[in-house]
Amino acid sequence: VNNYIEKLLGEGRTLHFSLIDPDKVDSLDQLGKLIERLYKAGTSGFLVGGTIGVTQSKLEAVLETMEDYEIPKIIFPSNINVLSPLADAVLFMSLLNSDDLYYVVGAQVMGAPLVKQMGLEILPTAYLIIGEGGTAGHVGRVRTIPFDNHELGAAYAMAAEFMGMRYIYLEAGSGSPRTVNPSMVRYVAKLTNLNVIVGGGIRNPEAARSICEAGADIVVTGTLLETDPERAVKVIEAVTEFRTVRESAK
Ligand code: 1GP
Repeated sequence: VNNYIEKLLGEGRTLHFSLIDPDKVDSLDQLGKLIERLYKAGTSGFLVGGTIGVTQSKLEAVLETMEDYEIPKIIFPSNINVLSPLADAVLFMSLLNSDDLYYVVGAQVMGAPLVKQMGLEILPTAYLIIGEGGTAGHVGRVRTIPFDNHELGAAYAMAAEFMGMRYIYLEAGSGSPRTVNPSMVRYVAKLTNLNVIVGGGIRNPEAARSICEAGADIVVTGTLLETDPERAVKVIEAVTEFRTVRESAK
């Protein structure tokens, strides 16, 4: 999965990941149709996860619905119960700005042997919640990083890079009324060689494009897939049509 991501980034592309929260799926039939649509629109991968209410059976039902599509299925875990060998990879994340050690390293210690047994590929990821972060911010006991404090965001990002992580997920929170500031994305992309994932509150192609222009490597949309699939397709097109020249191989 990492090679696939690096290859596309090396071609100057920006990736779009479609986030499916298994707890928000009412009908697998409808999910199948949505997945088909997102795939045809050119989404680059599926992220599967949600903060609360995700059971193993809901998770696996979603992964099974995706199994015939050749793009990566990546788990976006909120806890150690959100893991399955049916996925290709896992964002192995540490919520760096949490005040609770469990979300910084405890869940990772509990989860590592499970991930190893399942044979999942690891994408070592710093998870950074910007602003309040909605449910994820609440559950994760987040120490807030203000939307406009780019220096603070970048300091976390540099620390993540120095600790050997490869990805940073700048998260405004699912359903957030605003996105992460493109200027914070620009700052983090410029000061580190991490692959920058940005999500939370992205509702239209213009917002997605600003985030691409700021240097994001991967743009995530979740809520929009449920509320307005038509517009989600436009967001996917805006992201996947975007081309950039990256300064260095990441
Ligand atoms: C949440 O960043 C993702 O973890 C997606 O957010 O649901 O607001 O698109 P949205």
